[in-house]
Amino acid sequence: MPKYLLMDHDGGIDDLLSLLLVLTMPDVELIGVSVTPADCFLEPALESTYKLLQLMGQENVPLGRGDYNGVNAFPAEWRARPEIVNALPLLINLPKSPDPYTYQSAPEFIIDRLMSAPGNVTVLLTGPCSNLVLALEKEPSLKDKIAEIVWMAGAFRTTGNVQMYQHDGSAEWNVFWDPISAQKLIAYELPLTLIPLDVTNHTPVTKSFLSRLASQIDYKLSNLTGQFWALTLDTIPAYHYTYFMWDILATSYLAMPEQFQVETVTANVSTRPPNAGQTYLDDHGYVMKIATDVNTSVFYDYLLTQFRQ
Ligand code: AGV
Ligand code: CA
Repeated sequence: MPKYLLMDHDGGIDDLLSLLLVLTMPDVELIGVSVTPADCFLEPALESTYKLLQLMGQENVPLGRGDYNGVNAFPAEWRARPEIVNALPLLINLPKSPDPYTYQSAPEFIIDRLMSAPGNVTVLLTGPCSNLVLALEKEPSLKDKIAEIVWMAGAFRTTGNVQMYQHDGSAEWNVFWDPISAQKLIAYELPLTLIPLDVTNHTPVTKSFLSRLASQIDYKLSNLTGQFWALTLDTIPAYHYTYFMWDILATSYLAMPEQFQVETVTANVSTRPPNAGQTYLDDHGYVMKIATDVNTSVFYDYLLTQFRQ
C-alpha cells in the first residue's frame, strides 16, 4: 500500500468511483488530485471531485486543473457525465467548489505536490498521462520523487476500445487521446505498471455485482456507488460498449497487488494512423510491467467491503 498518493483522473464515472475507493483506503495519504479534460468536461468534473472529497470529509486535499487537450477528443456524450453525478441527491446540496480557475494548472500542481511531499509518491493515472509528462518535462528531477506510476492504459494481447475514423481499433482510449505523451512517458522507463484492457476485460460491471451492492444500501457509500454504476448501464446492451471496472481495477491494484498477475515486458506505443495509441509488445521497446490477470472474486469482494461505510 503506497503511503503518499497523487491521482490524476479524467472524470469518467469509474474515475469518480476510483477517487471514492482511494478515500476508503487506510494509510494512504492523498496529497493531491488533478483532472484531465479527456473523458469529461473540466469544470463539472472538478466540481464532482470537490464534492466527493467533501462527502468523505477530505475537502482539504488540493486540486489541480488540467488545461491541456489531447489530439483525439472523447465523444461528447461520455464527457457530459459529471453533470449528472453532481445532481444526485447525496451530492446536489453540497457546497460548490471554488472557481476552478483559481486552482493551479496541473503540471505545476503535480511538480509542487510531489516536490513538497515528505517521501516518495505513487502516482495513479486513470485517464491520459499528459499532465504527468508535461510536469516531467518541466522538472526532470521529479523522477526521483516517484515511487511508482500505476496507469489504467493500453491493450496488448487483445483488441482496443477505440472505434473511430482513420483507426483500426487496436488502441485503448487513454493512450489514443494523446499518443505522443504516452510514448514519452514509457520512454522515461520509470517504475510503471499498466492495468490494460487485457486484465480489465475480466471485470465487467455486472448486474449481479450491482445487486450484491444494493443489498448493503444502508451504507451511504454503497448507496452512492450503486447510483454511479447504474448510470453506466446504458452502455451495457451493445457488446462493444460494455462498461468495465477499468479505473477501479487499477485503483485496487494499490491495495492488493498480490491478487494480480503481472508480467515485465518491453513495449512501445504507435503515434500514427491507422493504429495511433496502440500499445504493442516489442523486443526493442521500453521496459514496463503489465497486469494480465486478477483474482476476480477477491476483487469484487474487496469493493463490497470498502463501500460498507
Ligand atoms: O478505456 C477506458 C477508460 C477508463 O479510464 N475510459 C473509461 C475509463 O474511465 C474511456 C472509455 C472507454 N469506453 C468508454 C469509456 C465508454 N463506453 N464510456 C465512457 N468511457
Ligand atoms: Ca478514466
